[in-house]
Amino acid sequence: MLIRRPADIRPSEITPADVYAQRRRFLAGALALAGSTLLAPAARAGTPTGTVLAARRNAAYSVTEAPNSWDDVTGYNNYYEFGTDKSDPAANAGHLRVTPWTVTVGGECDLKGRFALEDLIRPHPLEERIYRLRCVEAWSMVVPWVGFPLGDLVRRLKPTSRAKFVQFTTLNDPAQMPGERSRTLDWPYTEALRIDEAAHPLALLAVGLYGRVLPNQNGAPLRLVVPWKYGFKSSKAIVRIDFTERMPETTWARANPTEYGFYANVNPAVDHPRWSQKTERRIGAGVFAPRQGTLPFNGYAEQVASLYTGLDLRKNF
Ligand SMILES: Nc1nc2c(c(=O)[nH]1)N[C@H]1C(S)=C(S)[C@@H](COP(=O)(O)O)O[C@H]1N2
Ligand SMILES: [Mo]
Repeated sequence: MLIRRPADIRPSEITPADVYAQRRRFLAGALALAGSTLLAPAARAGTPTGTVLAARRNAAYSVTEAPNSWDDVTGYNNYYEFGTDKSDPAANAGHLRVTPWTVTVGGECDLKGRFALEDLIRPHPLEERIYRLRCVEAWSMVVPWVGFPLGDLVRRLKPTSRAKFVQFTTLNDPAQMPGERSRTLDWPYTEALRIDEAAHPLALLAVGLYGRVLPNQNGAPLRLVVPWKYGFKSSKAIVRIDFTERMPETTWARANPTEYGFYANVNPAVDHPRWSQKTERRIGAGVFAPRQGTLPFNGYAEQVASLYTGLDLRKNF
């Protein structure tokens, strides 16, 4: 079981975000002493940078696995608006202007309008949650996010009784996002959740990681994190939130409907047409580390499986 209840957590396990850097420096030192060139990448783990955010660790919603290094989390990214290589977002997203930022809320809800990002965030206490991230490409990471539950915002926006889905739209600005000048995907990037999925307490809107404001390559200033689904559901740089009655089209399902579905729940029993989803490679684990088994719903089955009773997850992949 990956999620611990509060009773399982000793106070000594609750680590302030800033202690990560010290720990990594210690680890880097220990590895340098070991003198192994194979372990050398750990010595480049990096020190978190950016504005510090006040956030309490929510241990009940955090996995116990060690987070990936700052360099892994901020240097190995999928963000096609900035290029298709894993190193492109870190290289190209730095100039994206994330202030001021507005989010337009529309569709089947009472609180429609264009909101300054700060006004959307301010009422919500920020928390840190360490989540597993499983990419559809069969690699994974562990990331200490800072954010607040998507469900809390959904409730504030007062969806109407007709609202069945929530759609998220990423910024469409080819002048700032060089990847949008080529037709790798149908821009803007859009994703969506069923409204009960969006209301699940694990669905997070992230504004930071490693106790700092989100780096641009990770989706600043606002990105979704849906830990039981493949990574592509977790939209970055969100500028629109729309409530709909009908299931919205989503970018990857539209690009290739036989390979990517609307649900995209992590499922080791349903292979991608071109590769197995049974195992995954943990980024940063080293070349000799064994691949690890992929867990149903990315290890969050106990929490979320009940959302899908009666749904054939082989058909609804
Ligand atoms: N707008 C947008 N959001 C996106 C993507 C993208 O290309 N564009 N890639 C997705 C994929 S495939 C993954 S695995 C995660 C990666 O998040 P990370 O780079 O913060 O780890 O972002 C998701 N969100
Ligand atoms: Mo992904």
